[in-house]
Amino acid sequence: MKEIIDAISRAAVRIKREIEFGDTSYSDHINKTGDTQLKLDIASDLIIEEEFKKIPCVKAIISEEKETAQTLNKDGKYIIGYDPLDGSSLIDVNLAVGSIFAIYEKEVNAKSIVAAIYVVYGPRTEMVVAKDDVRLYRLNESGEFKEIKTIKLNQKGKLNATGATQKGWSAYHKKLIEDIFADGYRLRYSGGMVPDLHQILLKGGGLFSYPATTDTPNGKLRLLFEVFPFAFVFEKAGGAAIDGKKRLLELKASHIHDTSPCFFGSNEEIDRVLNEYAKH
Ligand code: AHM
Ligand code: MG
Repeated sequence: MKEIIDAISRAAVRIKREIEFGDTSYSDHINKTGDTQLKLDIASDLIIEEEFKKIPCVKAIISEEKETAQTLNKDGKYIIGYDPLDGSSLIDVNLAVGSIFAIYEKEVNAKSIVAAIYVVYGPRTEMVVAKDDVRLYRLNESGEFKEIKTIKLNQKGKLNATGATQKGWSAYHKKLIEDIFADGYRLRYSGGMVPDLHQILLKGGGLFSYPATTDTPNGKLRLLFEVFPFAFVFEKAGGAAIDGKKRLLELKASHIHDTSPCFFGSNEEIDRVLNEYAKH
């Protein structure tokens, strides 16, 4: 696992440099999800692929930016699902973006995740590693990630990050979100899953939701590279992660680009979602 964390650290330093000084324009490629890729999406994907190719324990990689899984070393133990540059539509407005990694042992399903790691490229570059617990690291002047602290969610938070187009929300989702605001929660939503969830984790709790909508009945966020790794992080930090009714880490993906509605948060907010969604 150390080899993987070191490879991600090296990739993060290179991607941070690309974000700061690289070409931020669009390419002429469209990825599997139908998004036109930025040159930075492609560059970040290649950097990560290069770094994983250097370590023999990685059997295969599954990237949001690639159509199919790619085998790197058939004797390797781990399969890594990753989103190389999540939130890249925020690059032009200079908001924080991130990279997300799920480390699967032997096979790719929620039950075989052994670690989840994400990197936030903001005013500072930070890496969060979830294994038995969840730890925050920060990039220092020498280009090394130094441990800062363990992240633990409170039972209840104050933030409400509400994803997806509101006109596509169900009536009961709308009511749930309005009730949460009526109880004094504050809206925090940048449109970057990594910084939005990082904020909830570091401020002690709250709720992030990306529900089913009329135009995206299976939600938007992808199971293998976005939903499963963050579900793992939230559970290890003492919170919870559900699709509305079930634990996200019990879902099965039948295709590598499958999506799911998702809710991540501290326990009280997730119970609130479960109670409301159970009625429908
Ligand atoms: P991306 O992987 O194409 O960048 O899309 C994922 C992003 C997430 O970071 C974020 O939570 C979500 O899309 C925002 O979507 P919306 O603008 O529909 O709320
Ligand atoms: Mg993404």
